[in-house]
Amino acid sequence: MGAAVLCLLAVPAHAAPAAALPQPDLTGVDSVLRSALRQGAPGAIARIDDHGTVRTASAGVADRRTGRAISNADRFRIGSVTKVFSAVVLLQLVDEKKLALDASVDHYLPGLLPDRRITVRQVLGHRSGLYDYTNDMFASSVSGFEAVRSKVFTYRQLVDRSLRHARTNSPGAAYAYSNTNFVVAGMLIEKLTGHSVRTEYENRVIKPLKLRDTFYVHPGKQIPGRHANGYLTPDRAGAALVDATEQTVSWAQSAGAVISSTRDLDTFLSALLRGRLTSAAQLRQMEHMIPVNSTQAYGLGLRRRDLSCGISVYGHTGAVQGYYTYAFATKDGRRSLAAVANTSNNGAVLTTMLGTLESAFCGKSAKPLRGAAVVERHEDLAPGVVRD
Ligand code: REX
Repeated sequence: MGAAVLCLLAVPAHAAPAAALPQPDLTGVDSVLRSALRQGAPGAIARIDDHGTVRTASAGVADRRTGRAISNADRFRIGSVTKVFSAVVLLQLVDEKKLALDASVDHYLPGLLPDRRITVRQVLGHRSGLYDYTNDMFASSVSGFEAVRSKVFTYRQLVDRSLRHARTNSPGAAYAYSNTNFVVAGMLIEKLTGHSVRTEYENRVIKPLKLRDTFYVHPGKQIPGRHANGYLTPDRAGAALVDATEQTVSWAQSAGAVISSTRDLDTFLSALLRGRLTSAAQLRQMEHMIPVNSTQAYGLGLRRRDLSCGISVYGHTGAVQGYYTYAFATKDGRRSLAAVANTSNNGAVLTTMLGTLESAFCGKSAKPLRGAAVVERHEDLAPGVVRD
């Protein structure tokens, strides 16, 4: 057997370089966006950057009132893709020896958490057991949202809401997705740097990567410049969509309040995975994954999704009122995809948009999404946050 063959066998499929991937299937992406529209999304966009060759697709509207067509130039709320930004800042602080992943959170924020065994690593990997306060907050989607739309919370108030509940597991024992973890991450950033998360996102990520569409405006309520409006789907079938564009997102902050664009998200993930934002050692920590289910795993503020063609991609999903985001890239960072639909609380649209990943990375060999993907969706989100 030749050396080349041995070498190929030694490379697991998920680590395959982007060059070896099937060509992106833009027709497939386009039909996914159109399906999302049929299922209730006013608009949907996707942008693929494959070794610097950019392909975009769009369908529907950015604004239901004016009927303006949505495009990849529109900014939007990225929800939990914010968690990747927060994790990057903290991993840079590890590089700077200001933070240790296996140290207790209590070492940096004395008395904040009742269990001193909870470590920074467990927080960033959703293994702390801290209850997700958004479960209560958004049990009723529209009234829950309207109750917090204009509110400004301190981080401590959000942590207190979590601590009213028992922990979901003992520290490190299980993966349990919780926004509370990334509120704690925000507190760590502010404590260790003496600056707001906004300043740290700007100085460590936004400016170095020249991300012109990326903002953290909390507690401001508006999206600066050209943007897609976001429409929340009410729980009651047939009720009119709620324009949720303007909100403080104070309920999420360092867990979900960043604004960006498909171009900036492609640039960000590609830079991260190519090692431009942290040392190689800290990137490995982020990429060290614990399985969530048969097709997903979670590292430190980073998700992995295993696609139907055997390729794995790294990034995050996001769900804030009015916006569903997918932002993923190959492990070598050479092919990235960012996609958004400007609605939320619509499980069918969320599942359909997963198809943009399949078409972007598996090309025409993508398998149609079946029932399994619907089951996975529930594990992808905090319990009870999406209702069909
Ligand atoms: C909040 C409620 C859901 C959304 C949530 N979002 O936890 C975080 C996030 C910030 O982006 N998570 C994603 C609301 C999925 C991730 O980490 O991958 N749902 C909506 C409800 C349900 O109100 N009753 O869909 O707009």
